[in-house]
Amino acid sequence: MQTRQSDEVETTCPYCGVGCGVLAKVAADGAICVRGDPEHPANFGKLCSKGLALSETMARDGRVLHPEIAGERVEWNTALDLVARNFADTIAQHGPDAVAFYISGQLLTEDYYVANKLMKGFIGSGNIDTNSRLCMASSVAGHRRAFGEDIVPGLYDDFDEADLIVLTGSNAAWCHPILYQRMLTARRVRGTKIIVIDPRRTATADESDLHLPLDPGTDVLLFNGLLAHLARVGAMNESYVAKHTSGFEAAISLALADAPSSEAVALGCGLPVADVRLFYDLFAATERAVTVYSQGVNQSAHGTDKVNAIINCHLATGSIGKPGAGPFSVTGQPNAMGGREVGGLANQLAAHMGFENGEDVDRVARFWRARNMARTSGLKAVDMFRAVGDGRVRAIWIMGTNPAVSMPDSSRVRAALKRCDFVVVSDVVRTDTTRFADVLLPAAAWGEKDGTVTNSERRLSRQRPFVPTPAEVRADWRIICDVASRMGFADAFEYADPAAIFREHASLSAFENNGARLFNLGALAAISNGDYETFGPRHWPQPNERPDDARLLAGGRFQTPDGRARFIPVRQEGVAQPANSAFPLALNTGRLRDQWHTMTRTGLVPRLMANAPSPVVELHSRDAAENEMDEGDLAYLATPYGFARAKVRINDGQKPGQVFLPIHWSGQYAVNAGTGPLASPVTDPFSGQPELKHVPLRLRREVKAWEGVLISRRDLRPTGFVHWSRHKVEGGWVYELCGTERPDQGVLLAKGLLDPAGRAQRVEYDDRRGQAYRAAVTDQNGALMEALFVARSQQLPPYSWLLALLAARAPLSLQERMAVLSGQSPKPALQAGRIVCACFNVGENQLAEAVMAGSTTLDQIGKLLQAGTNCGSCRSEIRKLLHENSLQAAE
Ligand SMILES: Nc1nc2c(c(=O)[nH]1)N[C@H]1C(S)=C(S)[C@@H](COP(=O)(O)OP(=O)(O)OC[C@H]3O[C@@H](n4cnc5c(=O)[nH]c(N)nc54)[C@H](O)[C@@H]3O)O[C@H]1N2
Ligand SMILES: Nc1nc2c(c(=O)[nH]1)N[C@H]1C(S)=C(S)[C@@H](COP(=O)(O)OP(=O)(O)OC[C@H]3O[C@@H](n4cnc5c(=O)[nH]c(N)nc54)[C@H](O)[C@@H]3O)O[C@H]1N2
Ligand code: SF4
Ligand SMILES: [Mo]
Repeated sequence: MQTRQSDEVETTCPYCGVGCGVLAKVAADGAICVRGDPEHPANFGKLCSKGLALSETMARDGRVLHPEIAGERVEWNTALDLVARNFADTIAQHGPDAVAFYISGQLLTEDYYVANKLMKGFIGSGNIDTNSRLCMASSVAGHRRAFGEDIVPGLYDDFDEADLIVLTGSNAAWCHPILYQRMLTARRVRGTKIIVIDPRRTATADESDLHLPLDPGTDVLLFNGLLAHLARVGAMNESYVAKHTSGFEAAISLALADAPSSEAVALGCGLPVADVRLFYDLFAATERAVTVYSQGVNQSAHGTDKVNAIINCHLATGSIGKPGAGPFSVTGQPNAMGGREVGGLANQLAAHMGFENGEDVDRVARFWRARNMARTSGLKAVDMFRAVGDGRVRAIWIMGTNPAVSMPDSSRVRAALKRCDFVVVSDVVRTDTTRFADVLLPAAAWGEKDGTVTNSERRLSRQRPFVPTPAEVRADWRIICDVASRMGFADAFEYADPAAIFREHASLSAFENNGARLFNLGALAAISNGDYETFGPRHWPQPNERPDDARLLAGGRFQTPDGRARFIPVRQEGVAQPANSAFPLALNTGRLRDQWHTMTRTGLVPRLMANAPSPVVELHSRDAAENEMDEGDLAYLATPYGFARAKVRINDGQKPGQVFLPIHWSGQYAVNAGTGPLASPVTDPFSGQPELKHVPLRLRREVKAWEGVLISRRDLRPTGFVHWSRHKVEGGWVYELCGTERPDQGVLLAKGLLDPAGRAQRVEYDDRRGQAYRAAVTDQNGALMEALFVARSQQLPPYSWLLALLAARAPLSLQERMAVLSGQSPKPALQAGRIVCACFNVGENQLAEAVMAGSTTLDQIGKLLQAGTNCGSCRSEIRKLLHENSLQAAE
């Protein structure tokens, strides 16, 4: 692979916590090109479908390009003055706890650092929390309980060196694709076994050696059973436990009481006992075992206990920080780890210090010369929005996150934002949350921003700019410092550039440290601007006094008062909200392969939308039958908090009784199809992280009377429809519509969407009874601008052939016009079909054709079509198609 060219800028992918290195440039013709950085140790040149499509997310469409007050464009000074004045006035009248910041793992470390400093050191409140509360808080709390500090001991190298990788509550094939490929390589190269613990049969489970589809929320029982098993079969490292840990007796006696036998575990977890034994035996027999965990563990009302149940097993075998072994919490967002370093959570202080320790508070206050140091933790996300709702918090500033979509019980969050006296939002685009902004501040986006991020393995990398920042757009750190200055704190927020902030952050980490905190960047405290500019990826810690020791805690010394790691006795609790007669099912939520969160960026890329273009709820065939539902029906879903609608997909990879809905669809892409209103605000007692993976649910079939599709160049948000969703295609958008009203009423509603200005160039077909309607609108050149088909339910003609006409922008032939009116494709050409491989844009029809022509293996498909040869996250789907199509071919 080619090394970096002189015109390429080294930067870091802004999506997941793998933190892949990216080489980016603007070509002579203005096109933006990105590729994986072959020298970056997180990815060695690879990128997944999302990373590969980064250049396509950088259009100016939808960007916020200047500050606004109440929706009106204003000068920066006017906006900043108002923010500073309203925050200062609220603090003067109601005290510092009447204001709050809600920030994000999308921010760079430098942005995060100054936001935290302003709130905790100068405003004097702990009320700054981040979307990491919804993401990493249970891991942070679990690490602190066991290790005394929030430390991820391991490195990505461990995946290459492990003999067993246990993934629990992690769909890494889709969510950390480049890491998952690394695990699969280890399997090929050294025979590493992969075990996946997840209630759903995910793409990750598909490729595993053993899948344990446990009942949701029963991880503590499963790992308590493992601890008991390790003790029973003598697979513990007794001397490690004696020398380096405390609390074993209490933990093992609770584990034994909780999980007396493999049979008891199998029963409690809803698993076959043979599979439980297989897992336990393999773990007990393997010295090099890594346990990777993510949101199926963290996002739980007992998430912290789940984390400690896992860590307990690794303490028992002494496998912490050893090559190829240890617990490994993988981070979600690009800078989730950086946010933890600067203390972005309401209950943390900067540089891994905490409010529990008065000396820490004094130390940070001295270092910052804090004008008004917060002494106690602030409100955690769910409580913060409750406080906004009941008026305790009167002014909030939201940066780089979309809580109107992503918070649980989001209808309540929206109501809170609506009644709040003063809402400031910094974002790069318009979102469901920016609609509530009294002041909207345009922030610099990826490609413009300049600073550092830290990935899952504690590796700091730079994000560097390679396109100019639009004239009236500013970096988050600068916006925060501008407001701080106007609030009277100019002397403490006068930074010339991100490098100056980074130096201060690194200095604080080393300040009076003396080994008290492993997080230490002392060696970088005086980094010159030049060295910051050329800074290559490196791990923390980077202390002054000893060389870089990337693997942490390997020596068995922990950050607790007695230097020992703590076993935490944990017991399996019931799910927070069990199913009941009113809500007999359970809703699980999570991610799709090609989408990122609320789709503000990935939603702009046609090929990322192509694999899963509309919101779909997955359920087991038994539940579908019980609710009289078929594939493609519209389902109405309700939980005690709210409702949503989505298309039904029957998938026996779901356990009966459990339903899965992806998190991605906001009001920008569909109506009422998101998980926010459905999700539960019940939180973990230690971490405050909400239970996002389990909430009681009921569903019913919504009787669709009509369906429609509008294909248009225009960017619309339809109103008045029971259900719509849209997705980007080449040259425009596809709007899928349906309704429960009479078909003639549906026709009227849908006709209202057609471009009124295009009346003169409209051809239309209306059947006499108003039950079906088709229309095409063309531009002055006769090229298709939009087409609308409406029909009774199940009678909508296929329309994918229209997409080529929309993309072509060429005058329609008479035959094509007639085709639109008759609803029949003019010539049956092979369409790619639903996109399976998003990296190379290969569809299922192409794959089927390849199988018919004789391809039987993934390798052959790869050679022929390239499909599956890049990030590999579509390989399990290709394998399924190979299987299905070869059966058909054989018939
Ligand atoms: N494609 C894509 N990748 C992403 C993101 C994205 O939006 N899209 N977001 C990034 C972010 S911020 C994050 S936090 C990560 C999240 O990465 P993951 O945690 O891997 O993703 P999720 O889909 O949220 O959930 C993981 C799995 O937990 C399972 N689960 C649910 N309940 C339980 C349970 O009780 N026990 C166990 N063991 N498992 C359970 C779910 O079925 C699901 O398959 O992904 C990151 N990567
Ligand atoms: N039900 C359910 N809910 C969930 C989850 C779940 O699994 N189930 N997962 C939770 C998790 S783990 C997470 S991480 C959250 C994610 O939820 P959010 O944080 O709400 O999701 P994003 O879409 O990533 O929102 C980021 C916003 O920041 C903007 N942005 C990007 N870069 C910048 C920047 O540099 N500066 C500024 N100012 N803005 C920027 C983007 O345009 C976007 O609007 O969702 C959580 N919610
Ligand atoms: S795995 Fe994909 S989304 Fe994650 S950092 Fe790498 S390229 Fe970006
Ligand atoms: Mo996350």
